Amino acid sequence: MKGSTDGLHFDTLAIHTGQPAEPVTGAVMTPIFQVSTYAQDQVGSHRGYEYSRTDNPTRSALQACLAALEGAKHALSFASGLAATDTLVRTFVPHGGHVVCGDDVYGGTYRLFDKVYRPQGWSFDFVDFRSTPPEIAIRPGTRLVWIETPTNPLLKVIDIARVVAAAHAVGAKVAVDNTFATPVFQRPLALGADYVVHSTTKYLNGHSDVVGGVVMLSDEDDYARLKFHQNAIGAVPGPMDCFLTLRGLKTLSVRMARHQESGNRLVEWLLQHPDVATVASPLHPSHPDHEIARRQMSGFGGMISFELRGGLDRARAFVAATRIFTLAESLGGVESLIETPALMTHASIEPEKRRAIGIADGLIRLSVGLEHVDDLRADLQRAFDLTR
Ligand code: P1T
Repeated sequence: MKGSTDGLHFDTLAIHTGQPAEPVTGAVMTPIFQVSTYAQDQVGSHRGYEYSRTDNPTRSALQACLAALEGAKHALSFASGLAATDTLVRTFVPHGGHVVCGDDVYGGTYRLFDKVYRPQGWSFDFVDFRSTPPEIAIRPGTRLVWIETPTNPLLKVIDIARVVAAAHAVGAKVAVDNTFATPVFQRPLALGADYVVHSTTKYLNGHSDVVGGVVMLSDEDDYARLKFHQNAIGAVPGPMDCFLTLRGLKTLSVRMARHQESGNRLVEWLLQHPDVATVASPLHPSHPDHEIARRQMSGFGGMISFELRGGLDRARAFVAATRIFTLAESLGGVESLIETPALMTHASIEPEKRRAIGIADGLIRLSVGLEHVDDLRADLQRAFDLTR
């Protein structure tokens, strides 16, 4: 499109922001600038690009589009969600600093915090905000509060505005991992959060063909510091991955609506299934965080966690018995995935700790894709039958 994208709706921004027609050829889609370096006219005089770790046109287009969708002034892309997390924490938490983190986060995030940073001197409290209010957990000296909401895999919902108030009262910053909700359903920056993080590997790209991450933020000083570290540390995505993510973003809201519609239908069905002990879905009135979810989210998406009757052995057999749901880690793609957190995505958490958090051995996590919901339901029923 021509001209400014100011004031346009989300769906329009997703297709056009940062992507004017390419000036030389008129190409409608931003090209893959598969290049590492750029000719300089004189020493130090270039056309905005000098080296692709620092900046690349395909990455610039992606960053502009991501920032617009999250309502941020800036976005910085990384080679993975964990690379985004790592650069953010190293930039904003000085060595030895105290971090409060939700107790239910992606297993890889927990591993980075507990097994990499903690031995190097940073200090962490992993907190269940349902039982320990943020005003108690966050203390003078806390530098960063890290929350995922909804959480992975238990789908707990944390009150972002309340965490922000408690954190800002002691001068701490708040980072929200918005991977599960996406900006289609939740806007942490509008609720006062300082940073939003995504594994773009998931819904934002949406086609299970890229690993990537992003940090979005609006404070200019913080942006300058993070951009300096993005270049200095260098965990940046390649142009092809940026292109694919940019393409995936164009259909984000259409995909999220369908993920959610099918997800809700499967939740209703699982809730009354005799082989299911519990179902976690915050948009259902029976969920303990339903009220917070209604307040801060406009929808939910297609993640479901449920506890199968029969424990770990049945869970192991169940996830191998589906045909359409593929047994795999990750989530947010067009194809449905199934996994058992205790043995897969959250296996890096010690078993006692895992059970204390509430990740039961029989917990099954579904990423509901875009296949026909009747086929998905029949596939799950088949797995119930085969493992009875
Ligand atoms: O895999 P990577 O792009 O590095 O993103 C890490 C990450 C960060 N935040 C959340 C909420 C995540 O779910 C993940 C990755 N999660 C999986 C691979 C998974 O199957 O849950």
